[in-house]
Amino acid sequence: MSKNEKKHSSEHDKEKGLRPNTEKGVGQFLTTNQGVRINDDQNTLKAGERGPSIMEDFHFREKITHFDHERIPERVVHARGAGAHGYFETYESMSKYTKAGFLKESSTKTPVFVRFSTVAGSKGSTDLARDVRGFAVKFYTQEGNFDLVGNNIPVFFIQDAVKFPDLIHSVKPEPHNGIPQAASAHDTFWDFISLMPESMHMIMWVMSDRAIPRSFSMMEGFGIHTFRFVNAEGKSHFVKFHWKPKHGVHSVTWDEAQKISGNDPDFLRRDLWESIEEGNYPEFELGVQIVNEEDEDKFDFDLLDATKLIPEELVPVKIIGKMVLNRNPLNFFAETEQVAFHPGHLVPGIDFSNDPLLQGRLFSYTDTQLIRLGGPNFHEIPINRPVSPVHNNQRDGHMRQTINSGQSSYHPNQTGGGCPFQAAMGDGGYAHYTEPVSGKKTKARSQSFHDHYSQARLFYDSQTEVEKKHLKKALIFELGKVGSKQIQERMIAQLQEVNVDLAEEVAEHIGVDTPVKLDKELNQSFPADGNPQDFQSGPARPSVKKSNALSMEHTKTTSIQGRSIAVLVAEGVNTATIQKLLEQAKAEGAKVTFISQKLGMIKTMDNGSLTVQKSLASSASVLFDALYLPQGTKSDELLSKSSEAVLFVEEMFKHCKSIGMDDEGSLLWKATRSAQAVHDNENAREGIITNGNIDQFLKAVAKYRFWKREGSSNIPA
Ligand code: HDE
Repeated sequence: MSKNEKKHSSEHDKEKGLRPNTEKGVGQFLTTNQGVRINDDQNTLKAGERGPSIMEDFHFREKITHFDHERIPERVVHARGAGAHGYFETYESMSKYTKAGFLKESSTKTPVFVRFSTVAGSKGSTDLARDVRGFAVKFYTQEGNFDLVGNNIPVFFIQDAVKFPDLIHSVKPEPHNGIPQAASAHDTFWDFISLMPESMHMIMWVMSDRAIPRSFSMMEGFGIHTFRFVNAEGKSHFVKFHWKPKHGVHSVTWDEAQKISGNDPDFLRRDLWESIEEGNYPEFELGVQIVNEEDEDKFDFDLLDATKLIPEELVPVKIIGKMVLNRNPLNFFAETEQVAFHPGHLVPGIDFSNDPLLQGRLFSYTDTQLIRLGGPNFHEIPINRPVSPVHNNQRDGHMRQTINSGQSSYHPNQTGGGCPFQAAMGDGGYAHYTEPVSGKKTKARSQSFHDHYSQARLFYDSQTEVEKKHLKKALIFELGKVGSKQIQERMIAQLQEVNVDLAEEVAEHIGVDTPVKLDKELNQSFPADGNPQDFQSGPARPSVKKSNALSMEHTKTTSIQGRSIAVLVAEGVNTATIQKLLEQAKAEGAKVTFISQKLGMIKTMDNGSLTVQKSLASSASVLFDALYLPQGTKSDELLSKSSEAVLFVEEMFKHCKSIGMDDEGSLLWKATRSAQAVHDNENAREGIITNGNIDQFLKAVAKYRFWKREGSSNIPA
């Protein structure tokens, strides 16, 4: 095999590695765990047909015992998630910056496993909670596993890991009554946040629509912390990691999110699964922002502060490869649940910075797996095994799988011929970057971490008017659910530091008078004993005041890949345009679903037949990205009399999605308040294609939302 072939074959190495652990019962006898065939799996062994059960029924005891022990603790955070297999492909050699083997040559393919997640909710909570999304990638490289354990937001709530349990306790259900599930809209969360000025930048992101993504494949990902690249000469550069989705960055609205949570709490999980099954593979490009070591102090923020990002205007994102997710797991528990990520799983050429949040994480992840996966051998679970060989002197422990042969289990040794031996640097041994460090031990925070508002302002100022409006509404929703006036006032005081108009508008809606002056008693609740301004290290002079990259509106694509188009049909429908819609949508990677009052087959106008895939009763407009209304006198009349069909159209309109139709004279369309709104207001017409032109309709689908329509109607949906 040539060197090149070896490199490419590695894409499948992980799949091959998982195969020996894969079981399939097709065509096989049912057996006990001891391999004994079972002839009756319907009845326990009893003393007489109506008599008591008998203990010696080993089959029953084994089955029930295993069932009794089926559950493991859910992740303390990021409990709800969905996973997928795929590969990463390097575009060009990065060896100038890093000696990492998987980034050394263009076209190198590395198998990956990705897990997307929400943070606060339990394993069974809704996908569409307003929350950060986890974006964890395990690269099975030829030099060992590299985990990039990131989020879909580039900054974090806190600067120091010691505050993490407090943050999480505040957002999780309140301890006295266990309410609310998967929601930050409650007193304890906002109490903590109002006392934590460093959270304010992250709060802007979490209150933006980024926290309610349309799809896992339509959100960005970020490594957040500053890491290091180290090259073969030992030279280091700082690096920030970015994932950019090929399907564009899109979100749902809060009204949709709440309705989706009822209609299909598995919305994002299902979307990921179905996209992969249908061959519409989610794809992300990996980008890096690289900073020379000598430039560490040239920014108006500290590179080690995880509440700050590097504006792309200062350091552009260089795209270095792509990740394609092309295979669903075979078993949710074995793979998605048992996968164990760790920001400390690094390969030679990648190293840490001194970010105190990152440093704290390095302790937490192994520690949590010990309780979650039950012992120190979780690295032997198939999904966690590297594709490179493992040889060391670690031994034994619960559920040990490896049968380590030989007399020696220590190093140095003579009994094992000195093996396994240490790698010389030239042989790929991991060497920590030799950063010179000196300092007094101190529980203190650097002054360079003290500006908590400049980047919160940068984010807010970089949003479009619509995005600002949504962010305001999110705060009004969240703070409106807070019962304590003091907490609400403290939050308004924090918002005043970011943007006075924002603070005033939110305050007005939650019944707080502005400006809020914090009284002495409240001030004392702040850490460091002062009001929020005291956390500024001096007047902040941000070098970037607006950044397009921070606004989702500026990241739109022209692709319809991954979108879902609903078509409302009924008996007698005219399929003339539908055929073209079906073909074109399929070719461009979008899905078309026929919806009607009843499931089953319907007769079309030309006496053909069409299969209805969803009924109006079992579906909802919020589960789709766009709507098409084909003509047909009979079908149109039938649908126009259905209140469910009318609501479907009105909601689509209300949520500013594209609506196409064969003819504006459609009775169904005329029966909606949307038609009236379009009649009254030309702005509301945007994204409504009334001439049956499928090309125009699909262009509108790609554009996705037509925000000028927002608020243009009195539709309460
Ligand atoms: Fe995590 N985090 N985290 N985190 N985190 C976990 O590890 C922790 C942080 C992230 O799909 C836990 O295996 C601490 C930042 C993701 O399996 C735990 C701190 C970022 C996932 C843990 C942070 C993340 C986790 C729980 C503050 C983005 C899900 C289960 C210092 C860069 C991974 C587990 C998956 C999971 C600790 C902060 C991302 C308890 C102490 C910042 C994506 O170890």
